[in-house]
Amino acid sequence: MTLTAIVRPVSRSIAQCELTHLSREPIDYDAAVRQHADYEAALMRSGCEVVRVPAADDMPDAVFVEDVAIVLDELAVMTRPGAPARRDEGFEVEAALARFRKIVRITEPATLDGGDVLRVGRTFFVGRSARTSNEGIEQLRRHASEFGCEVRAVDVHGCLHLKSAVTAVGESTLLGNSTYVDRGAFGEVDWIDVDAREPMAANALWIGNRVIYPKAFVHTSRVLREHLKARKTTLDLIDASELAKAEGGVTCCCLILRT
Ligand code: CIR
Repeated sequence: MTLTAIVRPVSRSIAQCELTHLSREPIDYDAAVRQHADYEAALMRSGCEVVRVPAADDMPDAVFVEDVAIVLDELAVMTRPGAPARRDEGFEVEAALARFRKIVRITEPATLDGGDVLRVGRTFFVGRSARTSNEGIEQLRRHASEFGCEVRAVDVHGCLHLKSAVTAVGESTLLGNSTYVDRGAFGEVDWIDVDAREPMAANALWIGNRVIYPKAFVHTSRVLREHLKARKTTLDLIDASELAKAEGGVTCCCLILRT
């Protein structure tokens, strides 16, 4: 079994990205490109083969490939992103995914962003957010249920996506900010709360025995490292500060699939 990570270069127009909860700050394109290269290196350390989709310099948010597809073991669901400006990002990503998976689509008028979809085992928790509609959740449910996967809607408030509020850092361990999402929605799981000084610290990328995580979150990373050490999992800290200004975290910049 190989793990493939689909990524896409940072667009030259990244400064024109969508922003919802942050105010616009200058983004250093060259620094963002360097940090993205470090991110790719971290994916490789986690055992992924990196597949790069061609850059889309006219689409500011194209680096955030997570939002345009949900990858199941059996198929890939191309989303219909909630931000109209992001609706053409999927084409090239679809071409890359089509080498590995049958493709199905979320169709109009539904909207769904991959950043709202958190997989825990055979369950997909889906954030009901400004980007993801009930109809989008329903369409995903229809596709996923064909393969015995359950879809559960979860309300999120105060942040962009469900995965801004909570991500998995192990089989049944979630790292979350319970002011953005009700932890009770996830049932019997271990829950690690982000440090209150770091509300945006819930976005971690867990791959096998490694967790890729922004080094900016010094307080949360201390707690997370201790937790992971006991489970023989390495915390791989990277600088993700430039794309954080575009409201992107570490899960957003790749699609991981077993190939
Ligand atoms: C957006 O607002 O769509 C982008 N600026 C950030 C998307 C981040 N994606 C993610 O969290 N999955």
